[in-house]
Amino acid sequence: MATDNFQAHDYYLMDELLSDEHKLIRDTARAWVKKEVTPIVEEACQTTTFPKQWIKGLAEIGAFGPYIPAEYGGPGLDQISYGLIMQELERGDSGLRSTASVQSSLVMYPIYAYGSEEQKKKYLPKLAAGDLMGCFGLTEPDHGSNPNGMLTNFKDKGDHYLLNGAKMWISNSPFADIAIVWAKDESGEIRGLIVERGDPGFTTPETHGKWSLRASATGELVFDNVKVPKENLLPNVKGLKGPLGCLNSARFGIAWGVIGAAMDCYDSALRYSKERIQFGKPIGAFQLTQKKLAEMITEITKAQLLTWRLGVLKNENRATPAQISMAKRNNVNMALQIAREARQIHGGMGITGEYPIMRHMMNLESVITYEGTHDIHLLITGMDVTGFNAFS
Ligand code: TGC
Ligand code: FAD
Repeated sequence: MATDNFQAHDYYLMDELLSDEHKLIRDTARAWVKKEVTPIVEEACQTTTFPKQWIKGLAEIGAFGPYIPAEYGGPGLDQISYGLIMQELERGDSGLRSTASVQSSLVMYPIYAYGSEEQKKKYLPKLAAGDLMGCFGLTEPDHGSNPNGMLTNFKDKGDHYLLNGAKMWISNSPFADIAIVWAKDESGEIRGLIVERGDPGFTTPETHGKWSLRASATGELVFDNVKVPKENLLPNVKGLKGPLGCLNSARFGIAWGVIGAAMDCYDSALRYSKERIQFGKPIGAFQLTQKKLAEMITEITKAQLLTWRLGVLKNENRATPAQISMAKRNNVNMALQIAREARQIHGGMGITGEYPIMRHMMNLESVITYEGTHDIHLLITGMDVTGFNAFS
């Protein structure tokens, strides 16, 4: 069982920018990760298992829909609190953060933002409590970066909709109770549907053989003439802006989350560099190691400042999708580079499960692809600053 010696690093005294409530929320999440996640996460990844016992703990620390108001069972926190929780979870493992991101931003958020009052009352309290788990189906086998081309569709059959198609790469699909599914109606308009496990014709085969996010279950969603009750259509959004609106929230959480993974890698590398002796002195005394560590803490600090400011803007409802893309892209890349450098500092030990580095590094290879790839976010920034659309 791994010991967790993690110590957070706050080079620019960022804590002074946080309220007492923020710090309490963050420290609660941090303590829970130390107690419940670190001791078993390595084995969970080695055996490709999502530990279901984490679900109740996540609900208790407010990680499911942190910003969903209390009237719908959520904790009613602000956006910075959401970010801090994601940071602490991803310090534990990106797969753990994925589970919370999906439940919060991709399942609870669309029901909250686009759902009917009945849908909100029926689903949100159970999702906040972890009594119901959800997943989000946008990506298809032939439509990843370009979800607008999706083929999944439904037809109006009078008293129900008939849904056909398939989604792939869906986090939590193998065990989710409900799926938020994005599909085209007969006029070609993208709409959101709530599909429940057990509906005849709906299956969720698991995806095996991943070298990344091994503690997170990934699968498909297959719809073969699935009858969806009419009351399960999300009434208040039409078009691609529906799913993309959810992604704004999830990408924001990822921008914070990956700072946690980066901090864990840096912290481990810093400690190792002081303990590991080569050529008669600690490797941290060599300039080349110091360059790596100095650059890591610089990049972490810049990412912390970026996300804090983004959190302030998001609290004021002023964060633009392009600003969120910039933070997601920058911070995931930052974390991945730090994981790679930290791996080098650990030498051969860096490839073992005795340290969290390789696990973070492999996880981040997914994080840099999902929720919009590194290059897609670059093109979003490019379009924002030039006004020219390079997608089409
Ligand atoms: P485009 O013509 O630009 O836009 C269509 C409509 O959407 C609006 N819009 C947005 N609305 C809200 N938020 C955003 N971020 C938005 N971006 C665009 C836009 O204003 C327009 O509205 P309207 O009213 O005019 O109809 O669309 P496009 O087809 O050119 O695509 C743009 C592009 C490439 C940026 C978009 O498709 C994209 O972001 N692609 C990446 C796909 C992606 O991120 N997939 C993620 C799948 S979910 C996932 O990965 C979960 S991982 C979960 C985990 O485990 O954590
Ligand atoms: P593609 O779109 O085929 O891209 C392949 C390459 O081409 C990329 O490098 C991309 O940047 C590049 N490319 C594409 N278009 C352009 C362009 N116009 N210009 C330049 N380069 C371009 N999806 C969900 O809906 N729900 C989930 O819960 C979910 N969870 C996931 C979990 C995991 C572990 C993974 C790996 C993925 C998950 N996804 C999920 C899917 C994810 O969002 C997609 O993988 C991602 O959007 C990229 O799509 P793709 O894999 O089809 O790659």
